[in-house]
Amino acid sequence: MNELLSSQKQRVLTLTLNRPEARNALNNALLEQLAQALEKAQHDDSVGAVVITGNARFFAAGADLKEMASRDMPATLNDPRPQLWARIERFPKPLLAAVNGYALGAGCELAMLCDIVLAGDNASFGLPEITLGIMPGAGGTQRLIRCVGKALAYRMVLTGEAINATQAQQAGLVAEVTPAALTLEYSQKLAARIAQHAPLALQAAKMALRQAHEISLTQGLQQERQLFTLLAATEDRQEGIAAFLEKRPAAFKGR
Ligand code: CO8
Repeated sequence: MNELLSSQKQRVLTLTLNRPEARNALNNALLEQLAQALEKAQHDDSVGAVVITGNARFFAAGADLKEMASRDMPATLNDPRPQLWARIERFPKPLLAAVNGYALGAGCELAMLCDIVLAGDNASFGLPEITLGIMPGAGGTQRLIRCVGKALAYRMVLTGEAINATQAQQAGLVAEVTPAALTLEYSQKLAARIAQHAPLALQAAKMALRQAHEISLTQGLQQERQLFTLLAATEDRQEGIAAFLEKRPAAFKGR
């Protein structure tokens, strides 16, 4: 069975995690497929944005515990997972997560790696690693605290307890909560609205936003200005402003 389903409608590529028998647990093979699909999408001009989703009951139940159980420390040291995550993280185009049901452990980490998370009202987000005698290892501690702040991050990581969709939205982890039956459709529509914008501007904006958590405000403002200036050399910038002034829709070309 194909563990990662792929479908494209107009400029939106949807990647569906499909290991229902393991609650979409993210084993290395599935992460490799995800990394490859995103690398392909990166170089495909017909893809403007990507939505990652699971199914109606679970986004992903974390790392594959059956795979992890057999790994001792040397094997964990040599685990290709960090590289797989880094490849996924490098994806430069807008990346959305449409989350229904459980997003636990690595599933929650995958959602948090995405630029925008939309959640069904049945979604829950948690980092239960502590209950397994381990801790988050794919960005969970770092991304969660930057996203939801100290109080909730410590609470979630040290108790392993999950939060629901409303709590996740109030905390800033989720952009919007939708009825569960509409999460994917709503995410795809949002992705389509994003994907109609100029590709280079989207990538520059994403790059600037991501750097906000890495560098100082002064450096961030400088880099923002550089990216803004670079966009002045694009045809799409001419087109976008001309279209506004001529009261017509812009026809962006990605140049
Ligand atoms: N890995 C492997 N198999 C899983 C996983 C998983 N994470 N989750 C569920 N499954 C399997 C079960 O073993 C079971 O398989 P089988 O039929 O062979 O017994 C099948 O899926 C169904 O499971 P349940 O009967 O438990 O299904 P429910 O629908 O009743 O419950 C839950 C769903 C709530 C999601 C439940 O399965 C659960 O709690 N799963 C574990 C969640 C968890 O602890 N996740 C954290 C994993 S650790 C992690 O992500 C750390 C990442 C750090 C990586 C660092 C790398 C460098």
